[in-house]
Amino acid sequence: MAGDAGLVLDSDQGKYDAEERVKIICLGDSAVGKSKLMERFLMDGYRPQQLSTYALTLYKYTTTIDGKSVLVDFWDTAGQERFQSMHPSYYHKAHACVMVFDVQRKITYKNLANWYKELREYRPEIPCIVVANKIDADMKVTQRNFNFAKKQGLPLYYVSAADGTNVVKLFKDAIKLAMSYKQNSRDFMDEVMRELENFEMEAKEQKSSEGEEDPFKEDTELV
Ligand SMILES: Nc1nc2c(ncn2[C@@H]2O[C@H](COP(=O)(O)OP(=O)(O)O)[C@@H](O)[C@H]2O)c(=O)[nH]1
Ligand SMILES: [Mg+2]
Repeated sequence: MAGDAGLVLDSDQGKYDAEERVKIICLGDSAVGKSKLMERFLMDGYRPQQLSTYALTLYKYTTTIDGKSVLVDFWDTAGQERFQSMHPSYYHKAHACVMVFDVQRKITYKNLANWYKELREYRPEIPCIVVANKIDADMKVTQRNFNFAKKQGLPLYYVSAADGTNVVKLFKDAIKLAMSYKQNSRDFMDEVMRELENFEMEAKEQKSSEGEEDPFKEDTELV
């Protein structure tokens, strides 16, 4: 997989000239394995940026999707989830969400409803993946039905940060969903409409200034 993906170990993003940039957030109770999952995906040599003021950890990751370079900002909580709520800035402009529970602790599954409610208050439409983590502890759980995901119409992934099962697939799919949301969302359409309006205005300006030239030409012809 060399050359396909790489970690950005520097905070100077200007250097990386990514054609696209997406933000993916991670939600779920304390100790469900959010950080371990990201570390497992990013593996060797990752260097998270601890932004203690904001109680979050930011991981940067670059990859290529459909021939385009993509810079992914993975946002991980750093303790604030203990209060069962995240600061609004955590959700701000996120393009996808990875929502994790621990298959060994029922309360973390029950709390998904709260996390999901808060997510939807801030980001009503972004793609969200439900993640059943720690399946290595009891493989039988993969046969169990976790109805929350089905009820909400969300995809459910059975993963293990400890042995790596499905971790790469989970994050690669999350990146693809984030990209597709960014390209198709109404926010994005707004940008396109603005661009079109500007383009039309420029075209009109050009036309009217062309119009102004004609009388002058006639004048010169008259001389
Ligand atoms: N058995 C098992 N333990 C895990 C797994 N993922 C995380 N853990 C353990 O769960 C604890 C909490 O993990 P952490 O990533 O810090 O959780 P976070 O608070 O959600 O970020 C740690 O002791 C991890 O070693 C897993 O897939 N399997
Ligand atoms: Mg953590």
